Amino acid sequence: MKIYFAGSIRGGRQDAELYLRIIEKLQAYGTVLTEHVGAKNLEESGEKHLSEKEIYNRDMAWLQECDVFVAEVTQPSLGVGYEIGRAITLNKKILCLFRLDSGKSLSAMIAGAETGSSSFVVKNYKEEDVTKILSEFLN
Ligand code: 6K6
Repeated sequence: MKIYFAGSIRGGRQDAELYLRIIEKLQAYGTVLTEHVGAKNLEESGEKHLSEKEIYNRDMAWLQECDVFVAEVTQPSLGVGYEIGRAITLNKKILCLFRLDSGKSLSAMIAGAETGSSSFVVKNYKEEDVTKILSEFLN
């Protein structure tokens, strides 16, 4: 299974360590195409040699290629919102994870996009619930 994981980069990196822990759990189900999203030193590391256009083209190719799309949406990010919209258009199976205890409010454009079917799921979660949520969504 090819998994596209989305999480904030320029929107703010305060949840990067959480992204990494979610990515590690996702790797039990298949290949995470975007594991760099959890990299602590992303600003200084590998992505630097790519132009904005190369990053965009590569990520859009991965989005088309993936079987499932999982986004951690607590930290608002233009890029993640854009990817969710594109994933919907591509008819991908989508899981959005939002931490209620963050004190933030999820955009109505994500919360309200939930279809009630298994193809677009928004979960208010605590980290201790991630294993169960992923198992229900991916099995
Ligand atoms: C290095 C330093 C800053 O940015 C980089 C490299 N940039 C990116 N590399 C890979 N994927 C990216 C990059 N910028 C955005 N994305 C994609 O958009 C990822 O798949 C994330 O899910 C999402 C983050 O968007 P922003 O708007 O928070 O950056």
